[in-house]
Amino acid sequence: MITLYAFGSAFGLPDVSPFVTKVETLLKMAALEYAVDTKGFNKAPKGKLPYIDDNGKTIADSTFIRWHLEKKYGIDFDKGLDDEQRAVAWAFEKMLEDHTYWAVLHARWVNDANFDAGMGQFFERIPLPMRLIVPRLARRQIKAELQGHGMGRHKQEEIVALGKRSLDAAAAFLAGKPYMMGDEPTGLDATAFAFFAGALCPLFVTPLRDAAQRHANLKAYVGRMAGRYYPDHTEIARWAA
Ligand SMILES: N[C@@H](CCC(=O)N[C@@H](CS)C(=O)NCC(=O)O)C(=O)O
Repeated sequence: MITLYAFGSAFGLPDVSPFVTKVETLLKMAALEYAVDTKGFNKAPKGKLPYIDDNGKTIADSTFIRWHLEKKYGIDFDKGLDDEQRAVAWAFEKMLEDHTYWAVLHARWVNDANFDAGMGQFFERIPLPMRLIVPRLARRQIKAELQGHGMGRHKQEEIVALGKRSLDAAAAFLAGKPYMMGDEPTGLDATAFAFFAGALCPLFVTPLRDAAQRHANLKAYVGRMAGRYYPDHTEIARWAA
């Protein structure tokens, strides 16, 4: 049995973390049975979610989890792609995970109104007295990570310009295709779905979301992926229309 350690669903998204959503989507694509546990953050081997426990073996980080699933269960999430397409898929995946992510994170955590409406509310789930301490500590930690990565050192409008450039590139590449690499979903779609859904999330009022919304194909794509893998998330699944 596989246990996926997650934060939990919120903001109309499958999980607050796009990396958790990526892994859950991969599990769904592979039709593997799994359970979700939202109580594992304190034991996260790398201090981050997601990680999984697969019959006693712990694997942390969404990419290592993907590689583990591919190896152990004989899956190739990029089946049908040639080497050049695999290279492009990897480049887009890492652009979203290691670049766009930080622009979205900045909008959610640094902007006061977005923090109060989003993560501030999410932390209400934590029992007292931790609820009084965790939000402030977590926010400080995320701001430090933004500085460490470098994205957080830019001005707000520079961060938006960088994030927008990545979303524009992804939208141009998706163009009119049903999925990022063609007619069928591949590994990149798990990441693209998670990150586009996060960028488009209506709860967060940001120029980056406005930029994402200008691409009708991104929104329709998120709806298509949600309809296929998260039909219970009716709000985002409706975006396919
Ligand atoms: N490279 C990791 C990134 C995971 C990640 O950044 N997780 C974030 C949530 S989106 C996290 O757990 N952050 C907690 C923290 O930094 O304290 C992966 O691919 O799984």
